[in-house]
Amino acid sequence: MTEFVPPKVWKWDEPSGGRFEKINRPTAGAQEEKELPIGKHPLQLYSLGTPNGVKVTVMLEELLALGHEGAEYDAWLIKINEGEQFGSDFVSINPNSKIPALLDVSTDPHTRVFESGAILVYLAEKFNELIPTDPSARAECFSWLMWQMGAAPFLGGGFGHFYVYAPERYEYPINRYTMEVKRQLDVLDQNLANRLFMCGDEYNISDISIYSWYGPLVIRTLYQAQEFLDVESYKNVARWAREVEQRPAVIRGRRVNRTWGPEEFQVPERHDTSDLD
Ligand SMILES: N[C@@H](CCC(=O)N[C@@H](CS)C(=O)NCC(=O)O)C(=O)O
Repeated sequence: MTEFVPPKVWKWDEPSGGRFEKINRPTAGAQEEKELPIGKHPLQLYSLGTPNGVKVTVMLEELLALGHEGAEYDAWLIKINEGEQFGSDFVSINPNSKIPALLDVSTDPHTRVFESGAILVYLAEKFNELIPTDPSARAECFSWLMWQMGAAPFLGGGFGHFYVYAPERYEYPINRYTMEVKRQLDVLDQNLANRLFMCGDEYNISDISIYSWYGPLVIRTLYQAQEFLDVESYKNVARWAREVEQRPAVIRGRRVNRTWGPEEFQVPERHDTSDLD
């Protein structure tokens, strides 16, 4: 194998290969004028049913299950494989061009929120639910929430990318990111050894954010890596993920903005409670 020698100045002159070569580019900002629809509900979600998207739909379903009518939402589909995250209206909600993006049209002026962790905090604070009020308990909740926001790029952008999406399987990055993902799973497993949920006895937004990535990795088929990662050895994570996954709001939220898998689990757009009944 010939060693890659980086040029003096990197230039974007050829596709990198891999699943996302057509949408990845080294610049930010809108690539075309494109309006987004606005529905009848207070909250407008522009998203897709990936782990980052599922965090928000689970949270919204939890809030609705708790009786908050103000959490009614329209969930619009953003097809990231077709570059819809680079349309002008989407970029005005999320300058980072990634799902999920939320627009709260019940405030004047409207409130835009991007980054799934920020959306969870916004909704938790708006409805005063699923977030502890005591400062120490809140600090523990934020610590795990921020842990997830920092850790997931190693799981998705690192491990998932090189194990599944890269044009070839390269030994070095797979080893590097597998080591890190197994370390993360051990962090979770040790924390959950004597806690029911991430922060103790109560389920909160940190469970929602961590479940959305590590649940499918350990008890489902995310990246088809169950055997490779020996996920069965993380017994506490599996027990907790099963506990979270049986919640009615999680069952509902996982189906929203989903466009793959068994047809009965796909609800590409959600504009009414009955869309999920
Ligand atoms: N840190 C962001 C990450 C969001 C993210 O990576 N979204 C992916 C889908 S899971 C996306 O929109 N990718 C499209 C792209 O990279 O162009 C968050 O948590 O909201």
